[in-house]
Amino acid sequence: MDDLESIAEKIRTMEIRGAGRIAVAASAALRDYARTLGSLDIEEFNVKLEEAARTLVETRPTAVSLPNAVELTKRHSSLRVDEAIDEIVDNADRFITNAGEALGKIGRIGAERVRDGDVIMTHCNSHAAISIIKTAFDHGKDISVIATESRPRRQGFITIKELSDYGIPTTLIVDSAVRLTMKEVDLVVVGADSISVNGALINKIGTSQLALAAQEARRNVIVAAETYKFSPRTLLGEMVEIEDRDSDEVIDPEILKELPNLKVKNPAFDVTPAEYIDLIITEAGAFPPAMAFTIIKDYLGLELTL
Ligand code: RUB
Repeated sequence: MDDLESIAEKIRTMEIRGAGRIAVAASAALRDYARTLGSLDIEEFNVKLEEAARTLVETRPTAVSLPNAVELTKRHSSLRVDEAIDEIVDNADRFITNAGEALGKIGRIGAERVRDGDVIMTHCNSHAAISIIKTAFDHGKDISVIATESRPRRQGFITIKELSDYGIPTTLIVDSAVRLTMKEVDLVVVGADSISVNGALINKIGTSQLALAAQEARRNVIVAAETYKFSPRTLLGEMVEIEDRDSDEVIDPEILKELPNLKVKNPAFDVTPAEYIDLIITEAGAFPPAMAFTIIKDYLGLELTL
């Protein structure tokens, strides 16, 4: 459990972050943990597996990629531990391979929406969004990017480094400059932590601000999301929980101590309603948000709602 606990801690502290990377790390951690349980009987094995799954899922509440990855990995139908382990190893390897391939497909499908000369605004640090941007650039399109800082954790710095190292002209702005800057933008491309059955996007805090400003300026917003970022449980009426993180990320605790009447709120994600989203680019194609139910049914399976 030590290795699994150490991955769980890295997800909690955001050393491993971003919905896709969290999912892949959790799937691999569960696979490797299952492999250590070979000497147990099947009942003990299942109990340990469930405990480990819970530990991983409870690390961060918002990205549905995490429970989806854990659920798809831990499923097995065997009464023998060795066979159960084989199934889990296959599940994890399939999930991780598909996740890697999905990024490439999203890049290729999404790049078709980028025109030569486009200025793209992005937010936070999304592998899926970056895949679209890099692929458009690889296709020879003369693009540039405006990236938000993404306070408080400043994941925008990871994005600007990656894009600028890749040779893509990139401009960094503070989050509050989004509306002013939107007039220079042709297209907004962001990632997803979760997409609910009504097509709403849950992504890094501030995403809805980009979408609102884009709609006001009549710019298109596209979301880059693997199908495993869709939330089956929203079909049962469940809401996606918005993670509240520690005030330390926003303000020095020493300063906070001296201000007894101050409360700090640090929601890590927000919700962008479907009407602000033009298209969701998945590995299975480009869909309008209204098709979220179909994606959940056809690509994840309704049994994930159980
Ligand atoms: C990251 C974030 C990203 C999505 C998608 O938040 O909001 O936009 O997770 O990322 P945090 P990807 O830094 O709090 O994890 O496309 O890489 O899965």
